[in-house]
Amino acid sequence: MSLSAGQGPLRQRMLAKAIGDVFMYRLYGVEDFANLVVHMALEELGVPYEAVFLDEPAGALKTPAHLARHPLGLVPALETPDGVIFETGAILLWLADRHGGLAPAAADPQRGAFLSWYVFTNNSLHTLSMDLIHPYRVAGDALARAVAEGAHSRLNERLMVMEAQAARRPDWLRPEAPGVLGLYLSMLLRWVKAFAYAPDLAISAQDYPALHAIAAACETRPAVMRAAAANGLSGRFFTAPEV
Ligand SMILES: N[C@@H](CCC(=O)N[C@@H](CS)C(=O)NCC(=O)O)C(=O)O
Repeated sequence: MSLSAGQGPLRQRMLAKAIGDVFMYRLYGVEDFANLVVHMALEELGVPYEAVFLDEPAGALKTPAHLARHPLGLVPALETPDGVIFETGAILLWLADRHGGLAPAAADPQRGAFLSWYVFTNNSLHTLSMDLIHPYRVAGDALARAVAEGAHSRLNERLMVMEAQAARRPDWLRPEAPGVLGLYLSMLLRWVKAFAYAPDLAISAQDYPALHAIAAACETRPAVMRAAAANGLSGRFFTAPEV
């Protein structure tokens, strides 16, 4: 083994090969940020990983070391045998594809439907949730309330669409076997309740019974509870988050 591989991912890949392809994922995050859902997926998969919590207020996301992992200096970022991956949606899908079990596989007839709703969740529900939580980022402080109100109403419209799909109980979105999509939706339901820009704009999971059933099932899964605890969360952290 070449010593020039240093201590980085290349050396880890070589070491993993040397010990029989057991790779220790490394998840970079901040407590209770979007890395939470990746943490839950890693626990559900039962693969070896280490969670690294960065000190965001101290500027740890904008250091050269972290910018080398994530070009925008955000979390999550996941060190994998194939290099570092960023973007929550990409990481979850990569893990599901690599290890199986948390989403329909590429050749599964249900893959297309799953992907449609998964991408909808990632690019629409996730983005609107961020606008509800941080509306000042969109148009400054003066317009923050208006942006948050717009996000609130669009989110409710789209959650109703997602609710109708969840009520059909497809194999890839059921309370008994939530997969990456159920975990993702559960985290977003936490966010829109706990972190909305103003209390009157908070969205309650209880308003969406099929989605609520998924989140309620997720928050009692042992693997999910382990990841939640590592992020400082307990109780009904998805369906009735404490703020
Ligand atoms: N689209 C990205 C968004 C990542 C993102 O905004 N992460 C937030 C935490 S939820 C973050 O790192 N915030 C720190 C900052 O804005 O400096 C993803 O899904 O990974």
